[in-house]
Amino acid sequence: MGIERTFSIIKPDATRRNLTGAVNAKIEAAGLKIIGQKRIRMTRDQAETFYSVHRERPFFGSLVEFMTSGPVVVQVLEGEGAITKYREVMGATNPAEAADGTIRKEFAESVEANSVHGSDAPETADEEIGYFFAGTELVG
Ligand code: 3AN
Repeated sequence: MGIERTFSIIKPDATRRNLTGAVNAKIEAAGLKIIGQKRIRMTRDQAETFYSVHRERPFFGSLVEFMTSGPVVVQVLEGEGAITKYREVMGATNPAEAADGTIRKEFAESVEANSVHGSDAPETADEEIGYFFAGTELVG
């Protein structure tokens, strides 16, 4: 698999409860390195573009509202098999189905307010990283 990069978001439900450090501790404990990170307030345009694959889903409007409701922390994580590894550390989309020890099991409030995002494939990781970060902001 080799060294990969993946894109992560610590979502508004987690920043609101001051859980940035707790989430980062889980990421680092899994052997992933945070090579870029910034706290931003997502605009409506950014949220709609970022989640455009879900545009037709019934929860799209609510998801955009939620993602713009408070600060988020966007991150780039690097490590061996980072994309799959971070999906494992995050846990299932629905926290009720997430495995013990995962971020979503411990911190998520609901299927929408589920504390973190992680890219699902190499192509989406590249695209998502490029959407939020300049190459000069990533230091491995
Ligand atoms: P994941 O974040 O686990 O890759 P996706 O890509 O299916 O899950 O969904 C993207 C985001 O949309 C989720 N993180 C969650 O915030 C929201 N979402 C997904 N499914 C639902 C749902 N059934 N109801 C409300 N929000 C949802």
